[in-house]
Amino acid sequence: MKPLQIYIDGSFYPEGEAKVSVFDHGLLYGDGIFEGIRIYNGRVFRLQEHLERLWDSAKAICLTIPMTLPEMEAALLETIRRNGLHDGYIRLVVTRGVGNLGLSPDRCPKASVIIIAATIQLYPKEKYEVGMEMVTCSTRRCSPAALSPAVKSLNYLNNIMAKIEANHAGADEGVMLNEEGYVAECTGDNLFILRGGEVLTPPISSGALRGITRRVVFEICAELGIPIREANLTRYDIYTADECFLTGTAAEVIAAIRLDTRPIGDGKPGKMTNKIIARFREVAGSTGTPIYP
Ligand code: PXG
Repeated sequence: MKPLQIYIDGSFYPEGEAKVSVFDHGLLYGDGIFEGIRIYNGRVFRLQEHLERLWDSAKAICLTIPMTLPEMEAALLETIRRNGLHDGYIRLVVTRGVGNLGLSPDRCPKASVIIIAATIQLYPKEKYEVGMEMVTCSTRRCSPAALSPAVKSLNYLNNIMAKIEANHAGADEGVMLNEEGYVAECTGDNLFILRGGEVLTPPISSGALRGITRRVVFEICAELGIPIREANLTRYDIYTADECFLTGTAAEVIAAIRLDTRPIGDGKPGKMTNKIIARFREVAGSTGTPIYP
């Protein structure tokens, strides 16, 4: 296989030579931000929304992205073209840049931009048919008073600690609660339940990321006439839900069928969930920014 061509600060490098400095504060302190973006069928899915979220993350952490949004869009499309991809996954990273061994970003004169366009390892196909097993993690989602979970930062240790718990329990995903005990989200996905014909998902203020796939689900429900709203959820609400599903750029829309060994509904992917998954695939496969116009 041909090596991937990686974009770093305006130049392209074969993957073996695509390297950053050991003095980059992204490495030293997790100081930076990122986006994970999908390519379906020669189009970038929800590109503007991802770029706007990146700019919001940057603003929240006082990081100046060293290019304009249209320049970033052009660099991203060029990276995909250089790698000849029609379906795949883009990791867009902006680090604080090279500084010294002190945490102050004042010593980092310029942020670094990295764009990796690659293919993605999906969950096994079977998971989309049988659904995901979840456990509740004892690691709580970061308090917004400490670091807003709305910032898609390079510091994912909070989520990784929870993911380790899920792995140790033999589960596919971990449910993260906020400090009050309400459901925030999963380690890398937003969570939805269906109850009495209505779709419910935790509000962003509960500690959830402003997920772009989450937003697509709101649009799909509006289109299909399925009532949907934000609500504070507890584990009890998931245990007693009719259906449950997760959303994320990597996971797409996927059913969750068990929490803490209790089956959700009848323990199989729900009817409404399958309807939303089918519509999501149609939307994802037919909309987006053309890469090869
Ligand atoms: N919550 C968290 C904490 C996330 O990291 C989502 C929700 C879903 O958001 P989007 O906008 O993608 O619908 C995410 C995003 C991975 C991986 O490697 C996970 C995400 C993105 C990219 C890669 O598991 N999750």
